[in-house]
Amino acid sequence: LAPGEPVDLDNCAREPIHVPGSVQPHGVLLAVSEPDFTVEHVSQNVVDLLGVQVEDALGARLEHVLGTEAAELVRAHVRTFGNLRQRNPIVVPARTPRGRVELDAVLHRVAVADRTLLVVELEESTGPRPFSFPNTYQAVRDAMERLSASGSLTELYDVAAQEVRTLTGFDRVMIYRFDAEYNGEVVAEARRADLNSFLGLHYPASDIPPQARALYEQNWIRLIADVGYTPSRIVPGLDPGSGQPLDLTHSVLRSVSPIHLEYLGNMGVAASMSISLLRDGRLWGLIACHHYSGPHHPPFGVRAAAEFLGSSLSLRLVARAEEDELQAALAAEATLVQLLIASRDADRTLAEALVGRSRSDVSLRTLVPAHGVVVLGDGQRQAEGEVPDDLAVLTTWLAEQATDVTARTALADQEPDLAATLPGVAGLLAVRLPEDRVIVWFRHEAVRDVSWGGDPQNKAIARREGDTVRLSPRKSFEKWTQTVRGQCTPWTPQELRSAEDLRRRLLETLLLRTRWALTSAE
Ligand code: BLA
Repeated sequence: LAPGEPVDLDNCAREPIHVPGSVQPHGVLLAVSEPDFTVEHVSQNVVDLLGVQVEDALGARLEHVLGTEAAELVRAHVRTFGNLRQRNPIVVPARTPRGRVELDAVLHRVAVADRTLLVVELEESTGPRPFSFPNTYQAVRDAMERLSASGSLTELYDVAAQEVRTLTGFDRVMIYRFDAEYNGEVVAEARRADLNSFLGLHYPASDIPPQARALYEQNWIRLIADVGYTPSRIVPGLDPGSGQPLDLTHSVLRSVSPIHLEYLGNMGVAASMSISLLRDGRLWGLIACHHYSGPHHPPFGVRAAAEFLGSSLSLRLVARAEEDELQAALAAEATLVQLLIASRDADRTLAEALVGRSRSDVSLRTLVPAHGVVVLGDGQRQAEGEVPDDLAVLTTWLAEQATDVTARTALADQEPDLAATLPGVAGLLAVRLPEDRVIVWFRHEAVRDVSWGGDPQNKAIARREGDTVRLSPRKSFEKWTQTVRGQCTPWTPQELRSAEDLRRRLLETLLLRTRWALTSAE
C-alpha cells in the first residue's frame, strides 16, 4: 500500500484471491509436470493425509507419493479424457498413516508461464450418509422432477433451496439474487427449523467484491469446510521458472480470503458453500449455504450434483425470464399499434389524438403505467391523470437534454431545481419530438422498506498498520430496516424500450401529418 493511498473498500477488490498460496487443509494439493508426473508443488499437509514429508514429495514421481495403483489410475484418466474438469472426480486407493483409504482425486490443468501443470487435489471421499452415491443419484433425480413441476418463479426458488439442502445437509440454504448494482437479496430459503429466517434480507454489493464475483463466473462452486481452519501452504510458493504463484481459480481446495472468514465468523457460520447462478455467463445470483453446528464437508460428488442443480435452475430461470420478456414485448407492441392508429387522426392534433378519449381503448398509460401523462405540442396541453400545472421549467430542461428519451426515478435527488417546480412528482419519463412536442409520464413517490442483514453503511472497518491495511467486515448482522423515500417505482427496461419505439414511430406519423398539411394547403 502506497503512503497516502486511501484505505477503503477498493482494498477489498484488490485482494488477489485466485493466488492465495495455500489450500484448505481438508485435502492435499499436488501440481505435477507432464508427462513424467514429477511433483513440482505440494501443500504442506501432505504429511498429515499421506504420511509423506514435503521434501520427499517435491521432485519425486507421483507414484512415490500416492502409490503405484493410484498414480496409474490418474495417468490412465489423463490419457483418456480431454476435458478433465468435466470428468471429476476419480476415486483412487491410497496408503495413509491410517491405512488404505479411498480418496477423490480432482484433476485440472493450470498454465504456468509457457507450460501447463496437472493439479491433483485429494480429498477423503467416504462421507457419512446421506452422501452415498445411490442417495445422491436419487436426490438429484427427485430434485430435477420437482424443479420441472414447479410453476411460479417463487416456487422454483423454493424447490431449488429445499433440494440443495436435502442433497448437501447444510443447516441453511439460500437463493441469493443480485440486483443491477450487485446488492443481493435472499429470495428463498430452506433451513433447520430452529434457525431464524434470512428470507427477504438484503446485503450490500461490497460483501462480495468484484474479483470474487469474476472468479465465481469461472468456477461455479466453492466450499469452506471449516471456517476456523489453518491454511496449508503450497511449497514452493512461487514457480521457480516464472516466479509466479500457482493460479488456484479452478482449484477446489483454494484457501479463501481471511476477510471473508472473519465475516463468516461474525455471522456465526462454521462452514459455508456457494454455487454460482449464471445468465449468459454472467453471475445473477448464488445458492448460499451455511452450517452452524461445526465443520461440514460434503464430498466432491455431492457438491458436483449440487452444482448441476444450480445450472439447471439457472437455465429454467433464464427460459422463464425470456418468456416473460417476450410476453411484455408483445403486449407493448399491441398497445403501440393502437396508439399509432389513433395518432393518425387527421382531424385532431397529435396531443388530442394521443390523449383524451380517442377511438382506441388504450392510452399512453397502458403503454407505460404512470400516475399522469401529458402531451404538449401545437400550442396545446393534453393531460391524463395527475400532471403538475406549471411545466415551463420542465420543457426548458427537456430541451437541454442530450438524448430524446430521458428517465429519472429520484427527481428531488437528481434534479433538485426541476423537482421544486413539479410538486408530487418523484420520477418522470420524457420523450422529445420535433417542433417542441413532448410526451411526459409522471410517477409519485413509492415509499418502500428494505430490510438489510446488518447496516449496509457500516460496511467495513479499515485501519492502517504501517504500510498494510487491515480490513474487517462488519460485526453486526442484526436486521436493519431502511425506509427508501423520494423514489418512484423504477421504469422497466421494457417501458424504456416502449418510449423509444413510440418516439421512432411517431416520427413517421408526424411526417405524414406534414404531408397532409401541405396537400390541404395546395
Ligand atoms: C466472498 N461473500 C463471499 C461469498 C459470499 C459472501 C456468499 C462467497 C464465498 C462463500 O461461499 O462463503 C457473502 N454470504 C454472503 C452474504 C450472505 C452470505 C451476503 O451468506 C448473506 C446471507 N466481505 C465483506 C467485506 C469484504 C469482503 C467488507 O463484507 C472486503 C473487505 C470480502 N467476500 C469478500 C471476499 C470474498 C467474499 C474477498 C471472496 C472469498 C473467496 O472466495 O476467497
